[in-house]
Amino acid sequence: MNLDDVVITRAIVESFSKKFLEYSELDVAIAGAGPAGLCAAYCLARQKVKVAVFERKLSIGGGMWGGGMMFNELVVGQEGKGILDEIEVSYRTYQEGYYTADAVECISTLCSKATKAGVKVFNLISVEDVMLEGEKVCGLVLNWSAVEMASLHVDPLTIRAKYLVEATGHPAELIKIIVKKIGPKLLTPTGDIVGEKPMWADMGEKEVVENTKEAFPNVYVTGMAANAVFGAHRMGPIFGGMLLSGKRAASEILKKLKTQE
Ligand code: 48H
Repeated sequence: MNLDDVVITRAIVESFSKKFLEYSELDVAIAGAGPAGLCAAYCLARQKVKVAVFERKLSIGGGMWGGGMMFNELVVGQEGKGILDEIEVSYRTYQEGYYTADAVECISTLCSKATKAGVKVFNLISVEDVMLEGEKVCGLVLNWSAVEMASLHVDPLTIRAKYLVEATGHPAELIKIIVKKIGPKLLTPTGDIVGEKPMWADMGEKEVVENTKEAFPNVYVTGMAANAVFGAHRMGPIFGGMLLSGKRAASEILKKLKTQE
């Protein structure tokens, strides 16, 4: 059979459009496909929650690919080891309490598990604003990252979700947008973004899980964004906390979704 180039084009555009439209009304929309966002998405999807992740870059995985200073091995601590078992990523014991995993295996496995569980990842799409209905933040305003990068004057599109997850890492972009557009009305002690503190792996790893919570009504923070928003330490190239934070974000949202049933 001869291949028709235009049929290939139609197949791509029609199936992408169908997928995007299907996911334009969601239970949970996640901004950022780093380890925290992906892990949150996976934990939600395996409980049959309708979830999509919007990622600015071509590749997903955020800061995980580079391990520490481009040595593509990850370290996880005692608690992080449990989640590697859960997502079936292999690791080696470096010494008691310190385990190493291959960054590529970790991201590709997480991505495969998440997509097979039903997560839709939309890469090359940036979150540029939030949608408001009355006082309620209820969606993400999206544009092609290429439009953003070229500073083109092109209006965005919008998707609706019951819950939003801020998983954009250190810059906490989604929460910054909320503060800029709505004011410093966060559920933090100051109402504003408190700001990330210097490196302290032991504290940062613990704090990132504690700080994974609602930061604005219906908006949950996870990963490095959680420590930036609530004012806690960075932890350097140790990734257990990111995965555990994603898992915690999912369980907090699941509790809320259950109360609405
Ligand atoms: C769409 C966006 C937008 C936007 C950003 O940086 P990440 O890997 O974030 P986490 O929190 O999952 O993991 C943090 C970890 O990688 C890290 O940096 C650590 C542990 N640092 C410790 C230290 O001490 O330095 O992923 C965030 C993702 C990226 O892929 C961005 O491209 C994406 O979010 N993103 N996507 N719209 N507006 N902003």
